[in-house]
Amino acid sequence: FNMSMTNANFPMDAEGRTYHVGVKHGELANRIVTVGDPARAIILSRSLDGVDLENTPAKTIPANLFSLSSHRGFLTITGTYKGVPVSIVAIGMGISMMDFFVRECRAVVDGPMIIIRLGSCGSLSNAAVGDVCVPSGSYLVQRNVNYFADHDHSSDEEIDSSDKGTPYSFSKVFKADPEITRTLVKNLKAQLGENHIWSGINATADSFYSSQGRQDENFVDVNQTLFEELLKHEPNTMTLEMETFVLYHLAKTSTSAPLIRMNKSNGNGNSNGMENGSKKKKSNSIRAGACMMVFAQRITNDFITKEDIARVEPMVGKVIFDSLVELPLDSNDGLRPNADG
Ligand code: R1P
Ligand code: URA
Repeated sequence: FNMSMTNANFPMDAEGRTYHVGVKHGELANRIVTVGDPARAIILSRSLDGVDLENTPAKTIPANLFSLSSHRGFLTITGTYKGVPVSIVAIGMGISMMDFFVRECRAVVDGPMIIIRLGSCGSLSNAAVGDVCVPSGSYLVQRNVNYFADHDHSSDEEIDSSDKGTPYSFSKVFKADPEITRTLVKNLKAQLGENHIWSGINATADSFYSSQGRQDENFVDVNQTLFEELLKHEPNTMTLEMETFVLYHLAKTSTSAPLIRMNKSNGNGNSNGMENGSKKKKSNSIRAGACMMVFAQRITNDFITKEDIARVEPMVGKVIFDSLVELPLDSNDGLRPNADG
């Protein structure tokens, strides 16, 4: 696409496409499923309306759907599910990719949004490989790089931790939208069975390795006791993965839905309707939830088989679409009419 960008603050090209995800107005639905793996996005897209399954080979995006592959590795697929517009966006891995995705998609969609992540994860609880976890909240686990600053690499000596803090730091928990979490748990239990669905808190790590407690003798990681520290920080810690915290955090910090701002504008150039004397509760323009399939059992060291992934992924995908179209775009806070139709 046209790579000439304007506006260094929020770069867009002449067509109004965002810099990294590459989407413009009209290409994304208000209801979005986001995944890491582009192959997962394509598998999910087979559940959308009007797909000719017989004549669509595996790994091929169904011809009746809108799709866009960006120069930075994002894949967007848009169609309808049971008649309701939905999008699937594959973002790759890590907290920056989630930040690009949420901000750039928010910029080109009007009105409230619901975003649900379908990810894979490691399990710190009894959830087994192939089970699905629905975190009602998430915190961020970051490697404290300063801790490692003056380490003498020529010796095996313990790092002197006197004023360097701890090797890993943990944020506060940010919550998922409770209505989305409830809906996902209800629908997942109905489809996959009570015993395979788990509730708890997720930890989003800034590495697959060090800050998820994986042992790697090629690096000084000081993470042997990380699992105990996670459970001490948050006893309900159930999963480890790499994006969900950013989704919950940005949903929580999203400003009031654009339509609210317009409706409540006082005509004095103050377009933030929440600062014009309204005593009503602020509502975020993005509501978020997540569920993740356990790929790695970190206590027993099991890893999921290809066959199990192929069985679970499309099933959970369908449950998410059913949940997405069941959820009202607006949380029922009475702030304004539903922007759906
Ligand atoms: C690591 O293997 C990746 O898997 C998990 C992690 O969050 C990380 O992105 O999620 P996805 O399967 O959605 O990518
Ligand atoms: N994704 C992660 O981030 N960690 C795991 O252990 C498995 C999937």
